[in-house]
Amino acid sequence: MTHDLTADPGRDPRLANGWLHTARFLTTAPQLEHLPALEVPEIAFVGRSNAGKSTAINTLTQQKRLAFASKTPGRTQSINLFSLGKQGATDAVLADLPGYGYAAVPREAKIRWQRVMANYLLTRPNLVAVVLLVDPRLGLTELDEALLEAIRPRVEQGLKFLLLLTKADKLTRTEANKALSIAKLQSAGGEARLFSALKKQGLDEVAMLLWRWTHEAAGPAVSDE
Ligand SMILES: Nc1nc2c(ncn2[C@@H]2O[C@H](COP(=O)(O)OP(=O)(O)O)[C@@H](O)[C@H]2O)c(=O)[nH]1
Ligand SMILES: [Mg+2]
Repeated sequence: MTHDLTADPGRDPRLANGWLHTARFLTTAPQLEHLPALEVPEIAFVGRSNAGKSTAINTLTQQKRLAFASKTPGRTQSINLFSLGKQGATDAVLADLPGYGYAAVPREAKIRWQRVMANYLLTRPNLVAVVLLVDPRLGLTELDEALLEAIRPRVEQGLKFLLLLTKADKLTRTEANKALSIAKLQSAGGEARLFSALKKQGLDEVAMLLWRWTHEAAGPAVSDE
């Protein structure tokens, strides 16, 4: 078998999808404080309950139940990490953070959770990118806004950010274009994309983006010269 030295998963969707397909469970932490320290680049998936986060992770990794897609929102409170890369050569991890904003969660718990999440997003050393999943029919909720506000300084310093508009199949073309324009303005200098697990829309683009973000010239965007 010959190897194409120009093969680049950052530009070739087939390779990028193959890379995501290697995803396997690494560990679960009951709280963010219990996450293991890791060297490899980490991408966090965040969003309110029912935004479509589990479905998006399962679709992107082409695995049926990697992230448990629940009909009962607000259930999963632990953080799950998934390894990417060939066995024995993990080159990135996905962090599936608990959905927030579920109505039945007591206010106290919500506030506590918000603090812990912000803390993770601001201090996790190997975090290179954040994917915020939003149902465009609802738009950014108060908690989404708070999260965006919290990470904005880190985005300005080079943290990659993607506002992913889920369930795009539920929108007409006009609605989708409008939602995307608004999302681009809201993305705090990051990216915005339409995504549909049902119609397999946006998968290739997101897969290549995630590869590039975890493999291209890492290091601080702000130099201290
Ligand atoms: N039509 C449609 N429904 C979706 C899509 N993605 C997720 N859903 C539905 O939205 C609900 C919440 O999805 P889930 O992945 O469990 O959301 P999570 O709470 O953010 O993990 C489920 O009923 C999914 O079937 C999509 O791309 N299109
Ligand atoms: Mg879920």
